[in-house]
Amino acid sequence: MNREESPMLLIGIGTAGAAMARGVRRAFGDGMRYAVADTDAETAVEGEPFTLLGGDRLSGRGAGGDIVAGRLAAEGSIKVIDEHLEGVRLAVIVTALGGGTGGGATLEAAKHLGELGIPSVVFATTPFTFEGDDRQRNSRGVMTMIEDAANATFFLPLDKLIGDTGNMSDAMRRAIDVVSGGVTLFWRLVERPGYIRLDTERLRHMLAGAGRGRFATVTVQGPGRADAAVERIMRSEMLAVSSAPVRSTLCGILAGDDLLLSEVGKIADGVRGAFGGHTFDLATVNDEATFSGRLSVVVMLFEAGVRGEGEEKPGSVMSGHRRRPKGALGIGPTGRGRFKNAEPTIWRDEDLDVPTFIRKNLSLDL
Ligand SMILES: Nc1nc2c(ncn2[C@@H]2O[C@H](COP(=O)(O)OP(=O)(O)OP(=O)(O)O)[C@@H](O)[C@H]2O)c(=O)[nH]1
Ligand SMILES: [Mg+2]
Repeated sequence: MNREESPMLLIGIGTAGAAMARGVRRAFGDGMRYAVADTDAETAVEGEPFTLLGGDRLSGRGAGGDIVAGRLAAEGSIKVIDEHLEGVRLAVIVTALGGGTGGGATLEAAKHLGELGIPSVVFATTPFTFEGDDRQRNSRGVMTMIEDAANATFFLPLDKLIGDTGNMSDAMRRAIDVVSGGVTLFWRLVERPGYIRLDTERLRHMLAGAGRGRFATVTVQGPGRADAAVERIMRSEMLAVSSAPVRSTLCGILAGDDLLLSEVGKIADGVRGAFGGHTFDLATVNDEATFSGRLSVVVMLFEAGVRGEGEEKPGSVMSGHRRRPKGALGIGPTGRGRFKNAEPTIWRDEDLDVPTFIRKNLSLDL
């Protein structure tokens, strides 16, 4: 499949987001359709599809860690990205929260894509603890808003992503490698044919109201690799970042010609048994050239109902607006009336404007 034909577009936003998108592109190889957007002109690389955000406002010097500047910059210029959207049916955004552009511009990009009827999935890292309070605050301040604007979001805490081993000096580089590796596997799952296919349309449907998700990948080889994969998935810190109930699960298995039916069964049963959810989807990719002898598993857990409760209709994804989970009283956490455009009150990663019984997933059984 060549670039123009692919219905999926990868967009790297902000300086670290651009580095992640490049990492995915390098790992995936030809046929990957991608674009990069930043307020910093220095991020541009010769021959790469680059969109400079906030040209007049920021003169190509970056948002300087200011979310509002990043957001305003994108608001005025995000339409420039339309030149990359011909035939795009699903956009995957990779970004790093903590600076001004990753947070601010991602929010505007997801909103813009939604207005165009293009669903978006956001993979966003959140800062290392050692980066300090300002960056943590920057990150927390936009998470709920991005979640509201995009169809599905994965927030990946850098602390958990690479653990606390290794040198601090190369922590960022390793983190980018891990995120890029995970997103590349996700990409292959959709774009490379497998026995149980996950194509863009099926994914669009699945992600329509997916909401906040958890994402992990593992790669194993050797005897007992299926058991090892299940065990590592179950121990994954990335899947333990939240304890909210799982509404739907997607499990992807990528392997070479030696993938056994019994291995597929073991992994599917293991993941289904560990995380449950109303719906469980399985996809496999057979790619001998890339995975010979190895086996990779991608697991996505979603906390909002996809097709389980309240039946999301396939066409509704065209609105680009994901359905928020509803409590028993039918009150959604999105503000209404005079609160419609109010900024959420975030405390310890929780949106306090959302009624407690919804935040805590309690059913009032009325
Ligand atoms: N991999 C990698 N990650 C980085 C690097 N610098 C920062 N990060 C991570 O990315 C987050 C956002 O930083 P940047 O990407 O520099 O910020 P930005 O989105 O470009 O925003 P502004 O620079 O303020 O316009 C940080 O809080 C870090 O967690 C880097 O050099 N490499
Ligand atoms: Mg920057």
